[in-house]
Amino acid sequence: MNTLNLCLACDDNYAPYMGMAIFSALKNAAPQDKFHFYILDNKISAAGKKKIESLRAAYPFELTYLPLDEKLFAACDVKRAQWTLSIFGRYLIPKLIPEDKVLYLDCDVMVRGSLQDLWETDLTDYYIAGVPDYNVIFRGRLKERFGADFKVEEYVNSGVLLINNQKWRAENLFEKLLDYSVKNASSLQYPDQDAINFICREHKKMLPDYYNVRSYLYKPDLFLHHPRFNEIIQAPKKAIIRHFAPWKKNFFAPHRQEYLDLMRVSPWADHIPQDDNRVWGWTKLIARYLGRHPFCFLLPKFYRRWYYRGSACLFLDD
Ligand SMILES: [Mn+2]
Repeated sequence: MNTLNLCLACDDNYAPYMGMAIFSALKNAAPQDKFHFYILDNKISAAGKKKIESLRAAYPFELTYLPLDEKLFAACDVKRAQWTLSIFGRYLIPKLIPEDKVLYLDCDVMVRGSLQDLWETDLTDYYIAGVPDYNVIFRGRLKERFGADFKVEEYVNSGVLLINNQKWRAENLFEKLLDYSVKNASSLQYPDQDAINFICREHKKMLPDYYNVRSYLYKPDLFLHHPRFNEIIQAPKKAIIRHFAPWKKNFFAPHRQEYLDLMRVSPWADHIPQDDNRVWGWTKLIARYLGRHPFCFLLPKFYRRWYYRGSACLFLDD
């Protein structure tokens, strides 16, 4: 059985969530799965690393830290405060990690099954494999931004990426991505993700939606006219990788409770968010939603969501 090479990246603030992503992958793996985690390390503290290493007591895995030098990316502008320059770290993966293939995962994911089938995806002739990002596909003005030839349906989310390291190295993708990001720093909406999608545009393989289940997949109303409607609405049920921000306080999101239950038995139990469970806390949350969508009760999509997904998804707002 060959080893799954997983890569994650974070700074010290996100280290607990990265730890949770790793823990979920280990806990929900098939018995024969073997892992080597490569961590792009943006100044993770010794204490943070120690907690990650403590997982070894229950699961055998290999672990390599690769220090990330943000100065490399100083010329890539980052527009929004929630992004740091380390998002560009994924460009470097094939240079830093001496493997033929790597699976990159964001820290805000929970792995819910074996990644072996995903790992075995054949990448010959492809730079990457990923899952379509419907948010951007529907609203990203992709033809305007990337040209009429751009295959809009193949715009992938960069939170789960299977990377063909060999091909990236052979064709100097790092230099091409960096160059593109610097030249278009002011116009890119999603800095690294736009660059990856554009530079890899002729060599992207699409993965099934259940490998990157983001919250919009719980909104069936978005996909009513999509040719793959049936397949897309099944994806949340089969979610192998759920991609969300479950540690936010008072946050409606399917699978959040599952994440918190996992957190409770992890070395990061002290990071469980203290929800404001008073009726007032939840009332405020619903009031905020109604403020943003005042007529939601009048719209058929509200009831459609209920029909397909149940009440847990009614106020899903991310
Ligand atoms: Mn993410």
